[in-house]
Amino acid sequence: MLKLYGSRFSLYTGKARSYLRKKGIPFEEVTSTLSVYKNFIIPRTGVRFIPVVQTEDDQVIQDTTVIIDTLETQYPENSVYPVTPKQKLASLLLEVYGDEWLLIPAMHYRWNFPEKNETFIYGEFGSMVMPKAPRFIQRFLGKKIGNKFKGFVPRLGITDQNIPAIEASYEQLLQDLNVHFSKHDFLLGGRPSIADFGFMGPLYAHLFRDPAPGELMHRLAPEVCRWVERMNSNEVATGEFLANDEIPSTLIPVLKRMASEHLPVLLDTDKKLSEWREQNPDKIEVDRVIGTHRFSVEGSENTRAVLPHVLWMFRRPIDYYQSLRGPDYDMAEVDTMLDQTGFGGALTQDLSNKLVRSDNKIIFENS
Ligand SMILES: N[C@@H](CCC(=O)N[C@@H](CS)C(=O)NCC(=O)O)C(=O)O
Repeated sequence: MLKLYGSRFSLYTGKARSYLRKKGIPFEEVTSTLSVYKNFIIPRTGVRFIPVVQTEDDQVIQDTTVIIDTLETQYPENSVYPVTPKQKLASLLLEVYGDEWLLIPAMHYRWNFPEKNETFIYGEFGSMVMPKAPRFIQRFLGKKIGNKFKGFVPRLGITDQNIPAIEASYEQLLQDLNVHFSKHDFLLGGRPSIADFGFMGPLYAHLFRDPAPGELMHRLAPEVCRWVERMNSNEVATGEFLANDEIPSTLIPVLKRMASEHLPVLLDTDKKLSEWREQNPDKIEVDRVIGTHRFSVEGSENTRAVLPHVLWMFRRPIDYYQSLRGPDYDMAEVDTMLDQTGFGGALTQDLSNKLVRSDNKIIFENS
């Protein structure tokens, strides 16, 4: 049987687990203890990321997007990719937003509420890495490993100065999603798309499951809680996306939020990576962090690390948009959606830096 290596409180494991359940793919979950990292994850992937999937024919895959795309070829029924242009483009964009930008509220609400969360989350880290060790050892290790992740918080641009803005943005997003899910089971109708799985990472393991944000979600957005439960249930998703390539009006504010907050960062990351490449002409592999840049949420500016790996994902909606352009295709509806949501012509320009994954590393294409 297929194996999913990860943990119950890991953001991206939540995305992969939900995908496997909604597709009805049988799997066994293996907790990523220290010994599993040492004996399986590190030797087989060369990196220290979870989740990892081991298929029945012993392919070992890291990265949820690659996991999903690989399994989609083996399990094409009830595809998570819509086939119509607006829905497919929106779903590819929203996967990036869920995976990479909603990490901001996910990390803020996990690590900046110590009174409510800390004992729980350190306990989770400790019992994951050494499930059989005595409690005091688990607590010690849990704190040590947890603090490594807590250290990422300021790098993501979350500081006292912009926390009110981050909270205002997230609360509005929750309210927008609450309205949406009171009308639709999933982001694009009756079946989860790749966008739902992108959202499930942050909105489940951190924002639903951790005590402080969990209370907030239950209070502000009960329909979002129900969507999380639907996404996690063992019931296979067999519904349909909305007919006629419809983008529901309740999704427009969500796309607009992506365009106003995340899109400028994505575009600037490409610029920063070009500068970095000039300064590092011999490097094939892209560093995880390449300096800092400014960004803005709800009018509040701050500085964050430039994380170039995101361009590997952002390339997917751009490539898809560009594949649609051509004499045979009427782009008017797609372009109207992009204009209406604030993306404008941003996808018409190719990225300067094309990144690909190779052996779980992010490298420049054709290098
Ligand atoms: N893009 C990757 C992200 C995986 C990831 O960042 N996983 C986290 C746990 S939820 C991790 O292992 N982090 C280790 C680290 O950042 O060093 C995916 O979709 O699988």
